[in-house]
Amino acid sequence: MTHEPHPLDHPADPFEVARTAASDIARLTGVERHDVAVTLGSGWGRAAELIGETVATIPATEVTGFSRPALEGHVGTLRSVTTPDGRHVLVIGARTHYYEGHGVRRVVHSVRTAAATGAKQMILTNGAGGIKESWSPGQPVLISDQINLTGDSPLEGATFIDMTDLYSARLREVAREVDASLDEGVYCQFRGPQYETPAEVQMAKAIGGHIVGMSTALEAIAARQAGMEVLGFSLITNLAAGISPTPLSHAEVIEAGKAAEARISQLLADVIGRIR
Ligand code: 8IG
Repeated sequence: MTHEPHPLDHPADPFEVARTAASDIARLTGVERHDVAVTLGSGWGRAAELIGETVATIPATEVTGFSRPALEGHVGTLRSVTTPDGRHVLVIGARTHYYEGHGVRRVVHSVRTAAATGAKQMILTNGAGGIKESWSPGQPVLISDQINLTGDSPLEGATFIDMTDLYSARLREVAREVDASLDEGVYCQFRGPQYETPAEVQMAKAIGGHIVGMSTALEAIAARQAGMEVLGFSLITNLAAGISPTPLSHAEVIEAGKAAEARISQLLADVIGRIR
């Protein structure tokens, strides 16, 4: 096992690494710039085909910064998809989670790379636990705001970034034009990888949270720093621990995800189709 330094290890400039990754994507896809980027979280994987015509699919391992030089397993793919009206969408099927322990630079590299490809809007999707009792497994919801409980940040040094309207009200409006029934909630990012205890879920509820997850908050901060408009969707795959009277059934979670797949894929494609 070799331990070559990762391109994102200190003291590298993470934005420089993202620019290199963006030029890798331009070279490998033949698409010079992208307009919109979307990260597909658990349950959202089949949306890509509905967005438009896939121009190129590349393994994330071919793009600078997405994995160690010494291969560390499957990291997913990046796709360039062209919408019917000719916009270029970067579909990111490779997510590094904070709980993997490689540091927050690696977590937000895909978002910084998306910005470096030219994307003006960043759509972040995930599978998550729901706290609102009116929600059921298989329901997609909009993220209205977030609480970052990781204790970490992608911002380095005295980088003060405004987080008002982090999840763009304008883009949430576009999503509601597609599906007026979409509810929304505050996303709480826990470090994970363990799920919350019922007491932790009650804490999240008490401080104003409605969704519990392990991915999106750090990415959203980096997207805002990069100047992108952010839209977030959670697929509620389970009620958070202690919210449902019955314990979590993995089979039910999987079933809810499968049942929701067609609907949420179409939802995402329609929203991307309307974004300007
Ligand atoms: I799927 O209940 C999924 N991801 N933190 N809590 C957290 N992450 C999740 C959950 C959950 N369900």
